[in-house]
Amino acid sequence: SNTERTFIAVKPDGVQRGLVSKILSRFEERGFKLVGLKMINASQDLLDQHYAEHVGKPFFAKMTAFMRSGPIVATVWEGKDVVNQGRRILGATNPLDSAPGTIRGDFAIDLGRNVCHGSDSVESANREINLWFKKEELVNWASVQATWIYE
Ligand code: YYY
Ligand code: MG
Repeated sequence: SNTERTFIAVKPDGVQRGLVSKILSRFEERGFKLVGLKMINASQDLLDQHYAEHVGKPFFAKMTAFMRSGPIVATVWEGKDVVNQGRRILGATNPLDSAPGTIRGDFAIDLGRNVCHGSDSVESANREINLWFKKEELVNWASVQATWIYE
C-alpha cells in the first residue's frame, strides 16, 4: 500500500562526512514522504534492541561502538514498497558490492562505514520505527505531490 513505512538512518559516519542531505534527498526526490525526522545519540541499550539479530556476533561490539561514536539522523519514510525500495536505494551491505548509483555504492568503501541503515522487511520496519520514535513524533500529512507520483 502507499502507506507502507520504513526506518532509514544516517549513521555517525554519514553525519560526520556531511552526507545527511544527500542521503535523505535520494528518498525525497524518488517521491517517498518523510513522516519522521530527528537527530539522536543512540544508547547501547537502543542499539542492542535495534541490532538484536546480531547480538553475540564477532562484529557486534565494534559495530555498536561505532554507532555510538556520534549522532545519528533517524528518519521514517512512507510510500509504495518503501521498505524494499529503501534497501535498493541504500545498496548492498558491503559497499564494495554496492552498485554505483546506490548510496553505499556512491559514498562508502568499508563494511563498517557504510553510512546508512534501512529496515530489511516490513516487520523489521515496524519494530524499528517503534523503537526509535514515539508515536507522537510521527507526522501524518497529505503531500500535494501525491497525485503526480501515484497513478
Ligand atoms: O542490514 P544491513 O545494514 O545492510 O546489514 P546487517 O547484516 O544487518 O549488518 C548490520 C551492520 O553491521 C552493517 O550495516 C554493517 C555492520 N557489519 C559489520 O560491521 N561487519 C560485519 N561482518 C557485518 C555487518
Ligand atoms: Mg540489517
